[in-house]
Amino acid sequence: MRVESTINAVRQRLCAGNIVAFTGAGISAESHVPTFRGTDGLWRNYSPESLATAEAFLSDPRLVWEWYDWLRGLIHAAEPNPGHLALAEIQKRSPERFTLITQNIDGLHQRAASRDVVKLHGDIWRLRCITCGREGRNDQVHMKHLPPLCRCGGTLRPAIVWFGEMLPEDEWIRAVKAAQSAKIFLVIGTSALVYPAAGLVRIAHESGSQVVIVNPDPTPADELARWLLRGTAGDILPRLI
Ligand code: BV8
Repeated sequence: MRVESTINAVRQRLCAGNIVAFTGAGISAESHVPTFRGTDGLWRNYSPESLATAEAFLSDPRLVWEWYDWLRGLIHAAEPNPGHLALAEIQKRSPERFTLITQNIDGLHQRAASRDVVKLHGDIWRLRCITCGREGRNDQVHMKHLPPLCRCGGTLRPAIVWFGEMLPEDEWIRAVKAAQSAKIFLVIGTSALVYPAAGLVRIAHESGSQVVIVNPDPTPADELARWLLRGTAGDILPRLI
């Protein structure tokens, strides 16, 4: 099917039934927030396991914070792109039957006015104390002291999910329930490599959802797709409205 006719077929199916959008780093690529595994990927110089793990943080909190302080600066300078804005518009038109699930920690969906976002991997703008557990928002760009300290004296970490860490249970439950009741499951800008998040595509597919993949490149989830839209989020998503 040509992209245009596929877009028309998907747009028609957005008119009724529950819609779920499941996003990854690719939707922020056009906001100049690099993806993880692309050619310009964040992790081309670092292996994720060497940075995005609790062990890495505990062994060298300053190094890991230098990385995330740099990333926060880059994200702070970024703006939501037409892909983020299109999802916010779809939600605005059908709030009662739309759920946005994201793996992204950049907060760009929220800045695009998406509401009630299911954040599977946390939020880079929230910090949590590894001693007293207190968590709160912190927008400082850049941090004055690395690593930042809690008023209890403990070290603050980004409130994000690292490799080997559990996803927030309430967010995961919301995501699974949405995937199980979705009529249309839009998979946007994710390499579908990281679990358990990537498992949501199969859950949706096996619950009878029609899976739509929006990605310029192939992914392991392609075999589950009813429709493949080979293109970028910033180009394709506005055309679904
Ligand atoms: C868990 C937060 C278990 C940090 C992230 C060995 C040891 C330990 C764990 C494991 C292991 N083997 C497997 C595992 C499980 C592991 C996992 O899945 N690993 C993978 C790599 C094999 N998962 C975990 O560890 C998870 N926890 O399993 O806990 C457990 C069980 C019981 C008790 C305790 C623990 C936790 C996973 C979360 C890890 N945190 N990030 C940070 O962000 O810094 S993962 C990281 O990758 C991101 O958060 C992101 O969410 C995730 C997926 O990446 P994508 O978003 O898909 O981005 P990517 O760059 O890969 O792809 C971009 C796509 O966009 C591409 O397809 C590209 O073509 C496309 N694209 C590009 N431009 C555009 C575009 N699309 C549209 N438009 C464009 N313009």
